[in-house]
Amino acid sequence: MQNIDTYTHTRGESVYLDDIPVTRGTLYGAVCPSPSAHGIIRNLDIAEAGQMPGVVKILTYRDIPGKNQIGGIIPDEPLMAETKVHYHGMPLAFVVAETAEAAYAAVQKIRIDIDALPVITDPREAREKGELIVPPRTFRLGDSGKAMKECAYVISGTAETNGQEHLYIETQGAYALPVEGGHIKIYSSTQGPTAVQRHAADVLGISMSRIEVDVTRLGGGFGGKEDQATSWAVFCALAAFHLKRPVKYSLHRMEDMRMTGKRNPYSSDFTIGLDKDLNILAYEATFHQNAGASADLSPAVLERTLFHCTNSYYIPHVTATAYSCRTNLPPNTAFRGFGGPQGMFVIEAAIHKAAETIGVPATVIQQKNLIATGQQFPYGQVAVSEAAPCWKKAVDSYDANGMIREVEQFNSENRLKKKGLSFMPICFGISFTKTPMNQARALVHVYADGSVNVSTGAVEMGQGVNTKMLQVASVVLSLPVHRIKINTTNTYRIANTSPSAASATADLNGKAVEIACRAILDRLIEVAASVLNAGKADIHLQDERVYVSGQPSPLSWNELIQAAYIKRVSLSEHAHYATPGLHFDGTKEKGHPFAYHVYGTAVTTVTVDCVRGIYDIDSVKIIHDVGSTMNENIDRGQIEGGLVQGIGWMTMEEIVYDREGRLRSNALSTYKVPDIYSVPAEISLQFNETENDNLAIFRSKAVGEPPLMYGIGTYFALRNAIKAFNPSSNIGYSAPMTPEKVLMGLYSHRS
Ligand code: LUZ
Ligand code: MOS
Repeated sequence: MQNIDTYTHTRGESVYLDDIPVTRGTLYGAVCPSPSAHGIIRNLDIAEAGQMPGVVKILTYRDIPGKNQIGGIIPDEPLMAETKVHYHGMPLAFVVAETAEAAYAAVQKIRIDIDALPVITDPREAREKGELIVPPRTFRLGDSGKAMKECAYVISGTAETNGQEHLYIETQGAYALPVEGGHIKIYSSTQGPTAVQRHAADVLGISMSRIEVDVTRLGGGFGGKEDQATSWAVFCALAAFHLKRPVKYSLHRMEDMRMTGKRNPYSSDFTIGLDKDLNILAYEATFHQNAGASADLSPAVLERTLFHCTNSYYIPHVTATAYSCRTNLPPNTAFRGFGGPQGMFVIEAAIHKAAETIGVPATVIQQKNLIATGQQFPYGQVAVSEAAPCWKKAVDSYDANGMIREVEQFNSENRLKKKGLSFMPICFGISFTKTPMNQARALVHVYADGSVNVSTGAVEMGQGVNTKMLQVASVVLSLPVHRIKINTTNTYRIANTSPSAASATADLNGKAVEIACRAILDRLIEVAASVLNAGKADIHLQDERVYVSGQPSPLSWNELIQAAYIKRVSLSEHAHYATPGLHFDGTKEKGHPFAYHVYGTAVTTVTVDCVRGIYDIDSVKIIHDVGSTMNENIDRGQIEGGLVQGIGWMTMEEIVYDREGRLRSNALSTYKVPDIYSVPAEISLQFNETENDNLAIFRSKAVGEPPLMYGIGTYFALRNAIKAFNPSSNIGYSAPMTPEKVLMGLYSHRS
């Protein structure tokens, strides 16, 4: 089944926030951003700006009737600065004007006087100065200190990963309309409609029940709109509330890049211990997360780093500690993988460094230590593992040993070009790590003409979740897809939604749709049994017809719906789903936080031009653990897209802040993401298909985030190519591996 959005996407008819026809009288907003990263506000003079043509009002924190607070996990983030600024781009005021141009022009006329304070951009410096967002957390299994002493090999090092700009094609934005009685309707490009609703209510000082948030679809989110879509929506709501006119704000790309947070950079230390047979006995890691200026989602991201600090390996003795460090950068936030990739990069660096030190291929250590079913993760959950089967399938299906020989042969025959190969196994836990968030609801109506309308809390952001929701309803009700409509995501229809995030959206909302449809189906079967004078157990629905004991009856779907209506049987259902079996004890850091894990293996080969430092990614060959896919097209799209986004993070996407905390890579001329010329020449993808009972919707495992981590393999393939050219290169473990870094690595030497 194809993605139901492809038709309107292709014709340019899909409606994004900026495509919503504006209502007469609509005003346009623009944020006045802080021009410095840290300081005390001495004066904010809006008088001249207020006199500019077209300006209707300039809002500051003084215009907030409720709370000046939008912190998601910790209340540490004002909507607008009051006395202090703590990052460059922090909103100081919101200008509302008759046109967007007038609003931006007025922003330029606001006079800002700030006494500068010292700026911290480095997480280790923040930790030294005691600037922590939350107390550090430690995950422990066994006794790593004792085990380290028994190891034949103990290797230590550091690893760095940089941030990543989400670069959703649709920038952030919102459109708020006043509704009679002081209510507000907000269209928002958000992954979290309920977060927008809750914070708008808090800031306006009214109840959530008066705020309707509606989301048709997003032009990409990648985590950047899980928490950070809120402020723009709340600005518009606040202005609409005061002015009783619709207010829209759709950010320019450079505003979006400058004012929003990104993937959290990490600076980490590791020590890995192996016995003489290359079993990893012990692992210790310390993570310094660059959280930026406020908590945002960073404490949850931090937690997922710890959950994924051993990737797909079993290590009996682990001590991993993570610090969330406050710096003067825009608050960093969720980004596909949510701290998992950052943790996984460090264990891969540790294994590669150990392999180099010991003098064996990293693949030997990786394969030997893959987690098996029955073994424990450091947080106590017992694995149901596909790690070894995926690895073995990668070796067999792609003749990986032949690939390794080819790379060796190529390297022995070429002096100025070198190839590198790596294996990247992945393991990603599916569920929100905050157990209470693993719930969802669906509302299904069957109309009198037999057509069906489905509402859920899932937000369509290009990932194809609406298509999957449609499939669930279609399969359970045995109806063709054209009879079913997936509705917009709306807080008046579905309440208390978790954000569409954590790869869990299709599972959580899909299960709710399944429950709702089954409840309606049960009632319909009862009606059919009474109409046809048959036993309930003998009835089933197929091809819009009622079947009795496997034979078509005269009763069609439409007639059945009519009969149910006449009998006053409910044709609607609101269903609730909560993932069973989840628990986690934060005091012990143990439990069963994930519904299941997704595994896979990628084999990557690259060719490095050892004169210029530029490189090609020859191939990435993947075995991915899909369970049994409910939509192969969508899942392939997610896997290929995730891989390429991961490769971008690991290779070319380089975020640069200067020492004053100003974003230098603030446009697409200075921030490079993979395009068609830089994707792998070949992406091969095969599924590791299993029929195991699991909590995935229709046993089709979550596919949103896990494939991003295949991109880490490209980093290590490049590193291996550099080492093939220059075995004494002193290149460390610091991503991204830009061509500049490759060039330096090719010609650097360990002292
Ligand atoms: N968001 C969140 C996430 O709030 N909790 C999570 O565990 C998570 N995981 C991945 C992506 N977003
Ligand atoms: Mo996400 S990082 O699942 O919003």
